[in-house]
Parts: sequence; structure tokens; C-alpha cells
Amino acid sequence: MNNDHQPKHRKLWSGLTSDDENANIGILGVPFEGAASFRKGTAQAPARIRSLSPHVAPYTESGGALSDLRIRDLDDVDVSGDWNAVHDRTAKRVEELLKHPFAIVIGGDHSVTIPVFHAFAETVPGPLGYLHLDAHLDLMSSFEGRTWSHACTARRVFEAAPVSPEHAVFVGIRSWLGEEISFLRDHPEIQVLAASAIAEGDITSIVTSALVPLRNAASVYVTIDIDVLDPAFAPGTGTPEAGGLSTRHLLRILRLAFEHLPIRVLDVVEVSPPLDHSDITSFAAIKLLYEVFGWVKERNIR
Ligand SMILES: [Mn+2]
Repeated sequence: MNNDHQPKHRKLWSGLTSDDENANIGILGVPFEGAASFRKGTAQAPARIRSLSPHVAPYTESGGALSDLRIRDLDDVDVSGDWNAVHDRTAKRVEELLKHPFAIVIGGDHSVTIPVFHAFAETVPGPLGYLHLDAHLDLMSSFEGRTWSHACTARRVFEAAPVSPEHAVFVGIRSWLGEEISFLRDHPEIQVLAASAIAEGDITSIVTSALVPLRNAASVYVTIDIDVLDPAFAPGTGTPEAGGLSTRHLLRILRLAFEHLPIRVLDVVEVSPPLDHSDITSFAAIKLLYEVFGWVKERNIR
């Protein structure tokens, strides 16, 4: 794909796209799936999600018009070559993306969060917060011999100054590995909200108190691994875990996050169109993104 021009399809993102360098929201695709440990297909997500977006009305679920929002789609990062080259190129393009008041990245597998977060940490003044919505912790120091595996994302994020574990919150977790449990034991300041706790309690009060550590961050990065949703709501993903959140729950959690936190960047990763059924998973991602558009507009981020 040519990255130097705007996509020709003017109905992209329901016609909200603009060439304006000052557009409220910048969107960048990173179709990299080289770090997925099991089933692939996430490289197709940015194109699939974009191709479905013309079929969605430019309104939030509560009827908020998105019409005066301006969205600049920066197309995809060139993901040819090895992972190192992809990380470098991604970081460079994220610097451009961050000229927009709000930045959205569409993966790709979860490893794409690593270079995106590092570019964010180098560009945006801290202290920074990290909100990780996922079935998995991704806290391995290395996985299957790779430090850049999608199972290591959060560990690599903690290596970027100036984020610290006391400004990190994990939500929707229901899969654990021994090394991750040890890491959490060594870092009791990290908040982990398991999927079971969300299902069994009062979601508003549980989530609101879980997000407290992020409130004094200057800017917050939100990463959404689509497998945080139950496979019933998001079957098109490489490592599904039963017992997950409903799309309704996830929208509620994100709404609370937007109400309380200075969110600056959001990524959606691990959508795999070839593993999907009837585009359920891509449409779930689109629903989340359109609500994000609405909250950006509501908060008047410009
Ligand atoms: Mn995951």
C-alpha cells in the first residue's frame, strides 16, 4: 500500500475522513502478524475494518452525530522486512500520528503495541498511564524464544520510560502463566481486574476504583486486545479464551475510562478476519471505534 496519500474511498469511516493535518483523530494501521504464537490473520484487520466502515452510520449508539468530527487516515505502516525494521518504521509513523490530538492504531497482533507505546513515551510528557484490556497479561519476558512476541507486550511497555507499574491497570484477564504471576507478586502496585470479578460484581464501582491509579497520569494509553471479549462476541482472533466480557460490558468499561482518564492513544489489536464469522469481530471493533469517536468529540479533544 502507498502510504503517501489518503485513501481514495471518500466514504471511508462513514465519510468523516479529512486530509487536514489538524484533524481531531489520526488513524494508522499496522498490519503486522509476525509475532503471533498460534493462529494468524491479523495482518488483514486494518483493510477489513476500513472496508466495512462505509456501511456504518456516522452516529454513536446513543444517537450522537459524528458529522463534524474530522478523522485523518494515515493508511498502513509498511510491514515488509524483519520485526526490527517494522518496529522502527512504526515508531516513525506514530510520531506523525501523534500530531493529532487523539491517536488510534489498528493492528496487527499485540506486538504492534510495543513500538507504538515506545514512540508515545518518547513524544508525550509523562507520567504516562497504561490500560491493558485483554484476556491475557502479556507479561512474559520472552515467549518461544522471542522478546518481541505478542505474549511480551506489557513487559516491553514497562521498559519504556516514563511509565511505571503503579500507573498500569489490566482488565478482563482470565489466562495466567507462572512467570506472569511471579512478576505480579513482585509488583503488587499493578492493578489486575479479572474477567470473573467484572462478571460477578457491580461493574461501575469495580471498574471506577480499578482505574484510580491512572487518574494522576498526564496521558493514558489504552490497548484493546479484542480477545478481552468472549469468543461469542469476538470469534475472529488467534488465541480465544472462554469466559470473557460481552461487548456491552466492554463499552461500559471504556465509557468509564473516557469519563475519568486523559486518554491520548488507543489501539485495537488481534482482530483476525480469516478466523472470523460474518465479520462479527471486525464489526465489534468498529462499534468500539465509533464510540471512541463520540467520546473524543464529547470531551472536545482538538
Ligand atoms: Mn490476548
